[in-house]
Amino acid sequence: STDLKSVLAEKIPQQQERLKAIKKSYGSKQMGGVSVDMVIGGMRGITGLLWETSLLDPDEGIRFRGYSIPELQEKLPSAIPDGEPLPEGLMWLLLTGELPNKEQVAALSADLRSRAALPDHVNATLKAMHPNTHPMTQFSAGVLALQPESTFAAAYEKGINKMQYWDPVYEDTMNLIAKLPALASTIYRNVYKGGDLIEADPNLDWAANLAHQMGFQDQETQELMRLYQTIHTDHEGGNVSAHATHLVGSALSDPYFSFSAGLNGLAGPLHGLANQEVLSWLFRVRDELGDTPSKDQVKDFVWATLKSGRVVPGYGHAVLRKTDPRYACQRVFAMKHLPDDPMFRLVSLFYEVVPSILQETGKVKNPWPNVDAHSGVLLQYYGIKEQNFYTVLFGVSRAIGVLSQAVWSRALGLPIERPKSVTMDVIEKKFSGT
Ligand code: NMX
Ligand code: MLT
Repeated sequence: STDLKSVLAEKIPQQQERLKAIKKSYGSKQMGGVSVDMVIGGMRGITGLLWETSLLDPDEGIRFRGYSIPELQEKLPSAIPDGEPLPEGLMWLLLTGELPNKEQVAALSADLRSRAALPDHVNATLKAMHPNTHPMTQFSAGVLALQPESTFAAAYEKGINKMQYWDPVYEDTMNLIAKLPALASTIYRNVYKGGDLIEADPNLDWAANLAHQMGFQDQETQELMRLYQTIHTDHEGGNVSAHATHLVGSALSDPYFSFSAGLNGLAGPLHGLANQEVLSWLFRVRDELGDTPSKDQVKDFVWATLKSGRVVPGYGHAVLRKTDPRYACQRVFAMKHLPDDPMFRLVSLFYEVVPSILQETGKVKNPWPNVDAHSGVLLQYYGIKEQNFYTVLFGVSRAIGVLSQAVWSRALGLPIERPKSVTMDVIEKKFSGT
């Protein structure tokens, strides 16, 4: 079938049974201990969430329903021969666990297009905000402005049976993801292009329409957007944006509320805003040292950043312990399309220099680059110059992962999230024996 909802609906009963069986057979087994360091240290290393759509291996990086990024580049349908995957294909995979064929992806693209129009009041809300409002603030507010459309909130008010929750959450997910290219591009055009909006093109796929509505019509930029929107979708459940979306959704706040919460987390410089930070940092390097600094100059610049008590943006990770495969695939894209770009050369120079410096500090657990170290220079090359907008593009993609999981969280009947907290007093009493 090319109907995503009915393919998904068929899968739900078997997964519900599977979870019941897991609870019955293994419910009382231990998944690992919790140390005081873990309690104090941002819960690092605690396994505490069920997340079906993707899984992160510290060395190998992300797998989406078991598939690595290179595998998906080979197996997911593309818009042009041998082109980048269509994010709709990944969305199908995340929701159903199955690789889609071309017809299924085309049907999903068409479904999203049919839901894509933005109600007028959303742009009015955006325009009412102070002109200096950061694009991420506008994005989160724009998502909330769409909240009155929630079919889940309306169904809950009418008394929907909990077994049916996933259905209106699926509808909200589809409607919200469908509208994100229009919402993001409206923000882009308002902030940087005088509010001159561009209509969606009914012949384009979801990611290409995002580029198109922002004002970028050439095929290579649209290919970059397809890749970008595919690789940022999901990074298992514990990252701040996924976890925040999951947490808020667990209170049965609808997908608009929960995704907006996820965006507010993504807007932090240690998370998604790092892609903006990387660009600003590279510009500082270029301004101070020119286009072709020496290795020693770059080393000094990195040390100066560290000594001033700041982080090197785009490097490090809470879980990964090797170069992020999302960085690696963007590097491959750059080597193919922009090998001589000076900013790409600068990024490559940092790749040579930064890891050994971070290792030398003796405290950074992962000295390797993450996804955010590379994305900005690709966008720059294709003319998307405004780095304050980059995290919005990350957020558009992240919706696909976290909302696909939200459908499954409701289908599986996952409960309200509510871990236990303790005071320092409790820890001292417990271990000092007094
Ligand atoms: N530059 C400088 N110091 C760092 C870096 C870095 N890139 N990464 C980690 N450290 C420090 C960290 O601040 C901590 O210092 P202290 O003990 O003084 O508090 C120490 O090294 C140990 O931290 P880790 O356990 O290695 O890292 P953690 O899991 O706490 O944090 C990040 C992970 C991603 C927050 C951290 O590596 C970081 O701040 N990186 C730079 C920002 C960034 O690129 N974020 C984007 C992540 C990807 N994304 O899109 O979300
Ligand atoms: C992400 O994509 O969410 C980031 O790499 C952060 C993380 O996984 O912790």
